[in-house]
Amino acid sequence: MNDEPVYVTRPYLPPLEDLLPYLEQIWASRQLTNGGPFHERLEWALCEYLGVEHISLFANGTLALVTALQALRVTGEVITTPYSFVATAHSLLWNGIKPVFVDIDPETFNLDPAKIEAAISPQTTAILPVHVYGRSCDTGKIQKIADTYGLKVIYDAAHAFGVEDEGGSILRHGDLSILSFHATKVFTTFEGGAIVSPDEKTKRRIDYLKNFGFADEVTVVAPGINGKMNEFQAAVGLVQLKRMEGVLAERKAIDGRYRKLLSDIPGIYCPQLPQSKLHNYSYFPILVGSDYFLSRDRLYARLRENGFYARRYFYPLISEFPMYRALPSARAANLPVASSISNQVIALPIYPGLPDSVQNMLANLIRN
Ligand code: T4K
Repeated sequence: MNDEPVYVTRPYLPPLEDLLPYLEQIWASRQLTNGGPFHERLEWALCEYLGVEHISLFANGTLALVTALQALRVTGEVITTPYSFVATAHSLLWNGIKPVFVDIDPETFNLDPAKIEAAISPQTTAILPVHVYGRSCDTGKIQKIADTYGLKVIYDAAHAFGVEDEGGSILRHGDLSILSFHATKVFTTFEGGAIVSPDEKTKRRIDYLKNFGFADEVTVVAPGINGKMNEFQAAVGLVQLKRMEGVLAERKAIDGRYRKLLSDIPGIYCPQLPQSKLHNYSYFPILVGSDYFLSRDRLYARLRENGFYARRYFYPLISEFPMYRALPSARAANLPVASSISNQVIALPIYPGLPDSVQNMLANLIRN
């Protein structure tokens, strides 16, 4: 039994001294939001850090998703994954778009490109894949399908901060990528998010949309929303960014230790990381097989009884929630891989500062 509760994640908070000078500047200037200097600085800093050219900051990742769909004028039906956080599909409903669920790949847990074409209808206008746990989708195959059928691609990259493939940031793929900077994410501004755009013109449209549609003081070009990130959030982001290297190194070490500790436990499987150039180790999912001596839910309950608040990300599937389950594509028979993974998965605690002793305790609990 662990004395303190151990959560699936804890935010990394940089030393308060790093933040105080920024807060003093905000207090002195009284510019609190609406594209202030910290907002501008964070956009530049993130472009440089992530290796992308155009980024628009948002108050959270969900507003970024909703706005991305608006920006590309996506309508009709959109192909997406059931194996994600519910915000992915909710962003479609908020835009009056019908989600069409397609099954996932058993290795990466991402949308299976081999199953996308069969789900395309005359109403399909876009694909909304998710880089689940920060593992890159098969971006090449998805783009090929999109090009063949004239579809847009919006990546939900909420988990994929800083992930790179051979060509650089995976955020460059598709028509747009969205990020989340929520408290539970690798990089956080408490609440926050962003859209990565391929060009200046698209970024400008997104910037109008997140500010009610204002192009200038007297011109409203679209029915926009209030999606703006404020100066406090941006300042938190700037101080976080300075410490990212250490954060990622700690996450990598925790990932490696789990793999060693759990490798020989019958029935426990640690999905391999694909060969991306750079990972962010944002989650540590394990699969509890039928050859393990407890069911997944018994193990989950046992962890909780002992103070380990692991999570079943992602269970239930999005397609099982009431507002989706009547869709023809939501049938379990259409989503056998996603259903199976969702019934086996547990995300174990991973965050900077997680002590080795706690990892050992957790592994012992799973072993015995
Ligand atoms: N797309 C995808 C693929 C996503 O995963 C998400 C969000 C989005 C889109 C939408 O982005 P945002 O609009 O959120 O920016 C959490 C988060 O709320 C959510 O951001 C995240 N995905 C999702 C995967 O996880 P919950 O309901 O599991 O969070 P909660 O409050 O239970 O927190 C989990 C644990 O984290 C707690 O047990 C303790 C720890 N924690 C949490 C918070 C909020 C802290 O230590 N400090 C904190 O401040 O949804």
